[in-house]
Amino acid sequence: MPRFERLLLTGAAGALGTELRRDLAGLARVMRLSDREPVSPAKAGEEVVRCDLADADGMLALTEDVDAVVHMGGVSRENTFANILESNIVGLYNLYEGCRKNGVGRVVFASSNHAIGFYPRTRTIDASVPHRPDSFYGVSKAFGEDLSRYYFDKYGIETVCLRIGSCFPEPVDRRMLATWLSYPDLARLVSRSLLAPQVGHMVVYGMSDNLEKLWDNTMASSLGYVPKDSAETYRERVEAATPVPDPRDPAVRFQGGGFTAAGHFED
Ligand code: NAI
Ligand code: 15L
Repeated sequence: MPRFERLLLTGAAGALGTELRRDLAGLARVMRLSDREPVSPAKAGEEVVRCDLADADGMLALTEDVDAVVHMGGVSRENTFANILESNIVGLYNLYEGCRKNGVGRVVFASSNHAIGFYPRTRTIDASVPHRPDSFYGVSKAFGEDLSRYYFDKYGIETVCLRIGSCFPEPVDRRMLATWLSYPDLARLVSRSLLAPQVGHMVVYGMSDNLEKLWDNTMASSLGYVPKDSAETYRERVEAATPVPDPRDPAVRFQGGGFTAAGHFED
């Protein structure tokens, strides 16, 4: 029995959107799929609406008749400030304005570990620590966490911000042994974020049940999220395939990995 009449999934042409399109299908009578890139044709129970997050009128129409939003759309790694501004800052504002004007009650927002990437690997942090972004991309995710808090405090729109670690089919480097989120655990986390009776405004980490943990994810358990996968399954393979890291390398010292060591994107 679908729990929602209509769910909006942004970033539906992207890697995580493609997974969630399949995994969330049973939750809504209609899944509205959106991206600025082409999305493969709608199947039964789906509708496809092509829209750029930067298009305010388009976003107002996109959020009409929607019960909840899973927001995966946006620039997903470091880029020019102009591109990040357009998709992740103006785009997020347009999404929340659409939600406010159309009475949408809940958003699940794909934030990122790069909002806190400059915390050292030696420190386990929870989701209440101040932001320490490691890139313009990370700054835009910190903005998203704050913007969504504002829309909750002022207008009551609930948001679960998922500070996703590394969500890929499997961990491919040593950092990901700590930051990995499996695709099935992503689907579990997003489902619980949609279905939990009350979430208010929350920030939780998107991580599997890895042995090495950079993050204390106690807050996520109040959603009823129980991860079932672990990066440990892949440790031997990852360690055999990758060199022993230099502990002085910033990419190793800080939680955000390579993002912390990269220079200014436009130089
Ligand atoms: P992706 O790059 O594969 O997908 C993002 C999608 O957003 C793309 O299809 C792109 O066309 C769309 N998009 C970008 N700008 C847009 C705009 N202005 N208007 C409409 N659509 C636009 O990224 P992925 O891996 O699927 O990530 C999904 C979300 O999760 C992103 O917000 C990313 O920042 C976040 N995230 C992902 C992590 C991962 O490990 N995959 C880790 C942390 C956060
Ligand atoms: C992210 O935020 C990116 O979207 C993804 O491509 C990875 O770089 C991930 O973080 C990570 O930190 O591994």
